[in-house]
Amino acid sequence: MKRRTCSIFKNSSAHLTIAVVAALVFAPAFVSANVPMPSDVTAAPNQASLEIISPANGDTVTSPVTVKFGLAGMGVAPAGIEAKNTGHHHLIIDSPLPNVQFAIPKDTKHRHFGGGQTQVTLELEPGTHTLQLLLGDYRHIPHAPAVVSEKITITVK
Ligand SMILES: [Cu+2]
Repeated sequence: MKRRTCSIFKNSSAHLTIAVVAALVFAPAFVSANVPMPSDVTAAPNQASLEIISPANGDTVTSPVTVKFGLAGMGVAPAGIEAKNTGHHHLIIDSPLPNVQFAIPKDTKHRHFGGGQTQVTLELEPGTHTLQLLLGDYRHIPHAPAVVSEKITITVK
């Protein structure tokens, strides 16, 4: 009797070990299902940089405001055109940086410049506003590493 109990315990312990090993082996496959695979990410050169040329951080301006985009180390290409080391501009207005692993949302706070534009003239309400640029690839997905500007704050009179 005593031996039999012992042998059952040994058996269930072995099954548990198999279950744990299986979980460890298969877990990474399930986790990565929600994240773009490395082969699906558009690479950006490490020296690429993006900045808002004007207005400057802290400026007080009048509406309409012309915002000029400055990209270095990469080129601008229209949306839908897949070319190495290129992307198109997105201006994020009064909003946090979106998740850079997914396509950039398209709404009044996330403006796409899929025609390859390098500036925009905005009508902004009086008060303080934040502006930030984020480059997207031909599918509107940020590069790896993400090419993003400093977020600036301006005051509209
Ligand atoms: Cu876009």
